[in-house]
Amino acid sequence: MNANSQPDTDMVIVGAGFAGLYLIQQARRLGLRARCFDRASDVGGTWWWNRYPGARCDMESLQYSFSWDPEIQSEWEWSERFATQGEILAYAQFVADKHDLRRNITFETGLESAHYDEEKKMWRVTLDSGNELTCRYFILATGCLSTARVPDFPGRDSFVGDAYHTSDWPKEGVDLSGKRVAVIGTGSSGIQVIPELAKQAKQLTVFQRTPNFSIPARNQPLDPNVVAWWKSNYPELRRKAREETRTGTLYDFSTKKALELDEIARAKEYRWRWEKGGTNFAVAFTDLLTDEAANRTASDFVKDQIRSAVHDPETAEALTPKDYPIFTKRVCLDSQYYETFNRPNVKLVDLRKTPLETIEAQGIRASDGLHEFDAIIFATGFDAITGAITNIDIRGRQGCSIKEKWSEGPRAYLGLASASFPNMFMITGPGSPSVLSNVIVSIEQHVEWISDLIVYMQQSGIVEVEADVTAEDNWVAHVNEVAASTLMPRAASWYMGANIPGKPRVFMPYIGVAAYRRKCDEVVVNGYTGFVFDGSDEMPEQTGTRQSG
Ligand code: NA7
Repeated sequence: MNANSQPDTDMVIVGAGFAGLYLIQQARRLGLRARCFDRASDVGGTWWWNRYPGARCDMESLQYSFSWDPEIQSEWEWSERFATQGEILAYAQFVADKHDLRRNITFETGLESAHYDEEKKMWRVTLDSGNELTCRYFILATGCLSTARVPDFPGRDSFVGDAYHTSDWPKEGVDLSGKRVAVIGTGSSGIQVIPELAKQAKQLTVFQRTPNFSIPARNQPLDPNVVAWWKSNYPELRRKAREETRTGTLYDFSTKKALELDEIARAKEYRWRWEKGGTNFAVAFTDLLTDEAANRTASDFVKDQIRSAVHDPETAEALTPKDYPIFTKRVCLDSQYYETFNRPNVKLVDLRKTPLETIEAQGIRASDGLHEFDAIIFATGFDAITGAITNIDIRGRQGCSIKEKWSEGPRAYLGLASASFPNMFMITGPGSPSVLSNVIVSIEQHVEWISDLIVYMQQSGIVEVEADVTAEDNWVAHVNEVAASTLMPRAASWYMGANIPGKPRVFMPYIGVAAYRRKCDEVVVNGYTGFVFDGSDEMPEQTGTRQSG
């Protein structure tokens, strides 16, 4: 072992979103020196970038927030049921101000590479400024939806008008009033931006490849009594969300299966949830994600709502999903999305019928001819979950590259660590609940779990920790088994990498926040099973064994 030379800093954190902020706070608590880098010019992560009109969280504000500081929890006031991008960004700034977190962050700086020096047992990080630094712990708090993707449409760069990706929206805003505007993509971002742009644009044309199921958000100002109730019950509500739910979020959970009710009672159940708005609809019955017949009752209900909301039957038909079960792609929450297609200035182009051929100087050519535009909005999504990690040239033991290691799909133990990459941790990495959870709940769990591990290592004189490859293989198989016991793999979704040509089709997130947390806790209680500790000649007898498991 040669761990005597000291690194420049103890911890390098990539990303100053919610994960990065909490990591800085925890590093300070542990007395570690931490340096965080972010390409943005301020904190907020995904909420710094996604500034398109209509951008909102689809989790309720009172739950999509940190629980680790009771003062923040009681001081911060959310104004709406579903917070806007602007309000969430202000919240991230409030947290950063309150804990003076910016002094650990270097903004407008990305990472080019991170290489592990096996001899010194430290990471050497190269920044896009050309500067280098070394650290003991390398932590990827890069976010799951942070690498925007614009498909390689033929002629993409020949368009002479303005072009924007929803996640790279100019800070100063964009005035599209009186313009002819195209939106390509009808995922969550498209479904949120379309109703807003329709209010400004002279003509809005939506290019849709796959219709999505969307549920009304029914956003509204928060009732002060509801806020007061949440605030006074936060400890127990947060505990329940973490320990007793599949997604880390509290809803009006049902205890019944869909087919236990007759048609009228079932429709009544769906109706009140639809009227209440939000993702409560998705938990109307316990078997909606596992039983095809049950699932069909929910999708039929939504299909009926689409048909009654959209006046033109051909447009309604095109907007109706047909080839995958509901809830197997991210369920969108909208504000007047379907109704927007009744406006005289809004048109839908169904790319299944009239495929997109090229982008040209004046607009978009589909098989029905050229559609001319002043601006094109790409709401075409992300290289989700893995993109921000594989975009960095990360090399572990013996020059092993993460990109190569993951060429057949991501491999990580508990979504936290990957074999051959010692002292490298991922927050909400592949194989953890990540995008199938209230991500702030998952972030807090990961940050705390990693902090505890570091404390354990320091107390035990351990320098290096690494996932064991067998434990990792078993975990990846388990993640896929769990997914396969549901209907989730039935959709060509970005959960499976299906939106990126050539990306392996592997189900990436783990389904089940509470089960996952129990598993992580068990690993600790049993002496960090599945992790290999090295770099210390002595292991404390009372805490564990120095082996993989
Ligand atoms: P999504 O959900 O990945 O949506 C991207 C949309 O772009 C989706 O409708 C895609 O259609 C469409 N798309 C992608 N590539 C193409 C091509 N080549 N041609 C036509 N249409 C295309 O990203 P979002 O930003 O909306 O949402 C991501 C998450 O962010 C969201 O779930 C929230 O968690 C926040 P497809 O379905 O692939 O046929």
